[in-house]
Order: sequence, then structure tokens, then C-alpha cells
Amino acid sequence: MDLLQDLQWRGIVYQQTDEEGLKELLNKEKISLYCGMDPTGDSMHIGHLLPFLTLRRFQNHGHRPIVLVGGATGLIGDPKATEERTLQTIETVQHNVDCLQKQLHSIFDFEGENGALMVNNYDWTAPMNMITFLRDYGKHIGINYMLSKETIATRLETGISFTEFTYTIMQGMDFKHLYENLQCKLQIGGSDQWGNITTGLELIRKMLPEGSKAYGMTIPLVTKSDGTKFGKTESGAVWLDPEKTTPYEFYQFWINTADADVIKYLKYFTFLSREEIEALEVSVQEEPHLRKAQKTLAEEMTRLIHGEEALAQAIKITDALFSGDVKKLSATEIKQGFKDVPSYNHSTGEEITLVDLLVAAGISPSKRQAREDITNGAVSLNGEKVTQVDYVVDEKDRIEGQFTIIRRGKKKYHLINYVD
Ligand code: 545
Repeated sequence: MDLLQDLQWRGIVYQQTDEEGLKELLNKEKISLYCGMDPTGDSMHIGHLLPFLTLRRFQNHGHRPIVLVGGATGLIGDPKATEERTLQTIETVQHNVDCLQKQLHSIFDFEGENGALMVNNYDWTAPMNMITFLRDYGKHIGINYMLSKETIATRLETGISFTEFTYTIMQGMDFKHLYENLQCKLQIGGSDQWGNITTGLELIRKMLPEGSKAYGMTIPLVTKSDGTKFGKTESGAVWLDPEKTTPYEFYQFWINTADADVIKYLKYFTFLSREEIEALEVSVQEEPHLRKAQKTLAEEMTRLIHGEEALAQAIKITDALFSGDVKKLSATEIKQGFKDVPSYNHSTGEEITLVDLLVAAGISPSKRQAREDITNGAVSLNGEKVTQVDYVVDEKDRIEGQFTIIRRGKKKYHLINYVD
């Protein structure tokens, strides 16, 4: 199976500007291709991932990926379907560029013959003056052509500034620049990028010598079988930045994938082979309770984004929470695994009876209830049941001096933090 067949099988190809032509080109040579990202924030979330993982698939097949971060386009703003964006300061954009470049680094291989290139369109856009822009570029792009682009057409109803209206030409200039300077022949992106990709093809066709030929490909929007938005949890987006979404939460997100979606996501997001994925498909059908496909997906994704060690921690936390045996967890693991659990600050220097602590932390509604909970065997400290009503909580109950994990009932966890 060649690369394009593999992409088709994975369901990754949405639209192509010239399917036959690209097939021929890829059969003939190793190419350079690119995908861009605007620094609208300081971290990617999993909704941005698919085009870049697709770029990585091209790299695995010997092609050279060019990863573009839009230091210039990020100052302008790709028109959203809904409303005009607020301009960001140059400092914010620069900060975001730095953060995103770091994240993108972990997805690609920058060494060797087809090592990835990281580029920033600020480098060739900022020096251009307005007269060059209007005479050399603007002249080739008709207003009617621009108005027919989906994103622009949608925004005509709600309003669009000249700034955002121009955006598509800027992205088009990038493609032309990369074609001329790095022989970049293909741009890929999400389905929302079709209009911007084709503007680039237009500039290449009109401005460069005859026979200059480039290609565009878009990737489908990731959907969920239940109709809700992919990549969102109750606490918001699933970020690649471990400070925003811990590796444990990241792992949990993928583990919770529905049976109806898991095979699709394995195809989209992992580098597992067709045989491996088809075996997991059988497992979903014949032994769904084992959740082998979900476990594999969660493992592959957490390893890819956060590395082997973070994956091992995520699995350890998951197992500890499942079995209740939380004593083995380190303080950092507790921080990750109990991020969303109700917590209570207690002063480090003070011992306290378990009954008082249960009431103070709001775990039991009254002292009477707290005593009852303890004698009923419903309360455990760091995974061990406590049945002694006059139990005193002190240093021995603190994990690494920082936390006490209290569980009331089967699954209700609370975290006690110690503060000065
Ligand atoms: C700029 C200049 C170029 C080529 C591309 C661009 C960026 C492009 C764009 N892309 C989106 C984006 O989102 C913000 C990410 C913040 C971390 O706006 N005009 O930058 C998304 N893109 C990935 C996919 C996308 C797209 O990064 O293409 O479809 C999401 O899946 O929305 O020369």
C-alpha cells in the first residue's frame, strides 16, 4: 500500500485539487510539502493535530515536511465563520510562535535527508512593502474570486474588515514563496483551509514560469458518532501542553473514546499498521468489554505527545484510582490524578481528628455523620480504611508531606493539601 492508498484507507483525504496529478508526482519523486498554523494561542489542542500528523506520515514515506508558524498571518487573523478576531499584540504573537514551535518539534524528525524544516512567514512577509504587495500580488487576485471563497462569503453577512479579507492573499504568498524557494509542491490543511490553499495555487500559476505546478489537499473535520464536538471535555479543550491538560487527563480522554469512534481515531491519529488496527476492530466487535482498542489509542497518543515516562505515570494513576490503592502514588502523580477532585487546605503544623477533618473539608455534613461514616467503614485515608472514631490525622498520613487522600464511599475522592 503506498502513501496515498494508506491515507485513503485511513479516511484522511477530504478534497484534492488534482488527484491524478498528485498520485503521479508522488510515484515519481520525494517532495517537500507544508502545513501552517497561526499563533492564535500558546498551545495546540487535539483539534489541530490531524493535519500535522498527516504531514508526519508524508515524512515517514521519505518526503520533506515544512512546518510553518504564521508570525505574520497571526498578526492579521484568518477570518472565522462567526466574527472578526481581536488583534493580538506583537509580543503575544511572538510568545505564541515560540511555544508552538516547541510543541511542533516533538511531532517531527528534524534530522537526516528529509528532516523537517520549521519556517515563520514573518521572515518574508514583514519586509515586503505595500506597493509590491498591491502591484505584484493583489493584481493577480480578483475581488469576485475572493468573494466566492466560503469563509469570506459567510462573513459578508456579519461583516468583515479589509484586514481579514486580505488574509487569503497572505497565505497564498506563503505557498508561492515556499514553492519558489524550497520547491514545496503540496500544501495540506483542514477542510477550512481549502480557500487559502487554492489562493496559493492561483499565485503560483499566475506569477511563476509556465509549467509551475503545485497541489492542495484537505483533511476532514474530526467528528464524533454522538454528534458532540470532538476534542472537548467538561473542563474544555484537550491541550497538548501538559500544564493545561496533564498527561493523565490526556490519557483519560482517549481511553473514554466510544466504541463507534475508536477505530476511526486509531486510523487518523496513530501510526499503527492496517493489520494492527484491523485486529483491534475485531476486538471491539467480539470483546468490547476489554477496551483493547481504547487502551491502545490512549497509549499511542500519550506516548507520542508526552513520551514513555508520562505514559507510564498516566497508567499508574489510572490503575491506582481504579483499585483504590493510591498509597503508591508520588506527589506529582497525585497532583495530576486528583486535579479535579474537591480539595481542602489544612495547616501543616496542626494535627486534627479525622472527624473534625471530615467536617471541615466538607466530606461529611456533620460530626455525627462523620462518626457514622468512620464506624461503617466508609472512610479511607490514602487507600486504607480507618474505622477508629478518635483517629488523629498527622504527618504519618501525609504523602511526601504534602497530601492526604480521603475517600468516602466507593469512588468519592477528596484531597487534603497542607499549607503554612
Ligand atoms: C497560515 C499561513 C500559511 C498556511 C496556514 C496558515 C494557518 C491557517 C490556519 N490554520 C488553523 C490554525 O489554527 C490555530 C492553531 C493554534 C494553535 O488558520 N490559515 O492555525 C488550523 N491549522 C490546522 C488545520 C486546521 C486549521 O493550524 O489546517 O484546519 C485545524 O484542523 O483550522 O501559509
